[in-house]
Amino acid sequence: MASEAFPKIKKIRYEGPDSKNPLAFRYYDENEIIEGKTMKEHLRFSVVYWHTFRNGLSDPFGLPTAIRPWDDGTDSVKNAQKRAVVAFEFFEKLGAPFYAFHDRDVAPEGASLKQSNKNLDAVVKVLKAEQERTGIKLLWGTACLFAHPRYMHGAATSCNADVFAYAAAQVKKALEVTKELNGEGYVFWGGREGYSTLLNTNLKREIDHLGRFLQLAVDYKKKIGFKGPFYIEPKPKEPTKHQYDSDAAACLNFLREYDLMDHFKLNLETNHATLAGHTMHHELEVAAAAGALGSIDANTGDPMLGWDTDQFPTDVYLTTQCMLSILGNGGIAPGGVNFDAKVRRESFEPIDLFHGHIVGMDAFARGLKAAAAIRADGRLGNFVTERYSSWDEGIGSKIESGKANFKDLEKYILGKSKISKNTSGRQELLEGLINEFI
Ligand code: XUL
Ligand code: CO
Repeated sequence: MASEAFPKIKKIRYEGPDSKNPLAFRYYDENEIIEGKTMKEHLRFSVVYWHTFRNGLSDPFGLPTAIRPWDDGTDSVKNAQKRAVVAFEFFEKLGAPFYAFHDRDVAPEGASLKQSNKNLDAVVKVLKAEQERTGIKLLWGTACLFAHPRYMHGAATSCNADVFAYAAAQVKKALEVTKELNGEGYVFWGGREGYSTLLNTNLKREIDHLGRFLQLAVDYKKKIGFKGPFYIEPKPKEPTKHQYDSDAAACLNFLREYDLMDHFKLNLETNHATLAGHTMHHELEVAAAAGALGSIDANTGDPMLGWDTDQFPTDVYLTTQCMLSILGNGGIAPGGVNFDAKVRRESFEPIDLFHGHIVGMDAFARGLKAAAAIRADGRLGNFVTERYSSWDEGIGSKIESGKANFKDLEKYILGKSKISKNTSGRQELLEGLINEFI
């Protein structure tokens, strides 16, 4: 057991909105009941290993800045094991019930796949012991199929069949490890599953290979008896120019085409939504409408920058929209609110890791409270119900139930001297209504 990495930090507690203590929650009270469940059950917060424990905060123009005194900077298994203990100290002090990782975040890649697997097993042993000690759970596992140079042309969509096979072997092991740690789910993010130029790309063949890869993963999941959902995480670009899983709608189409709808839900990330030219609210509603809202990677971009900055979500309008969709969906379990977010390069001290997560958790707690209050108030919900009331009876109900064809509709309209009046959409009024709760 390593000595404490955050010796000056005690367990972060709820102190209420008037607290001036930066190491306390103002809104996130894990035991507060909202719509019949505790905040902890609603939000299912998760910390990501990659940004929080493996990101040195370099950028394309500058070297790493992060000070992480517990990390000796080497790629040794011993350092990785020590880091795992530190990570659990962090999760515990923060009060996050879940975490998430890529295989290569937690353990170093070896000279061979065999060695990499051995390294992973050595760290998984520590993760398992720490999970048992703390009760903290794995929200989802995943494999890093984008960092190593072998994946330069993609993993499942590589032009090199050996690379496909290597990626399959890596996912096989990551699935076994996720099962071993009782992971609640497993994520596929197609980091390099796309292209840089169509001039060298057989798009149809690549997408077929991605479909095949995920079908093989489903087969293996069944074989080993892993029960959690698979998630696919849309992102339109970065690192490639175009990624095949570009947004929620593209993913749903892909899943349907390859007969994978029963096995996958979507893991939606705010900054990926905005890169795709959508709001997170839009992506959530698209997924929920298809019964495929699985989990969220909570973060935000910066409108002035426009790339994948992965900032902590602090905007209460954003979190309120997220929570309206999530509550409307009947919750997010077994998914969660996973902070795929990193502190800024200038926020380089260990304590900044706490500030980032505390502010994000409080922002989501406020969003949850606002969304629940909007739902209890009822005016927004009633407005939408009323707006579609022409579909509840008469011709609307006949169309919805398949009892009217084009000829019937022509007859209906010809028989009317004028059509029913349109009513105002009242966007401004509704935006004002939302403001009442924020
Ligand atoms: C990259 C990203 C990934 C996935 C997991 O933008 O979001 O970290 O969440 O591979
Ligand atoms: Co993500």
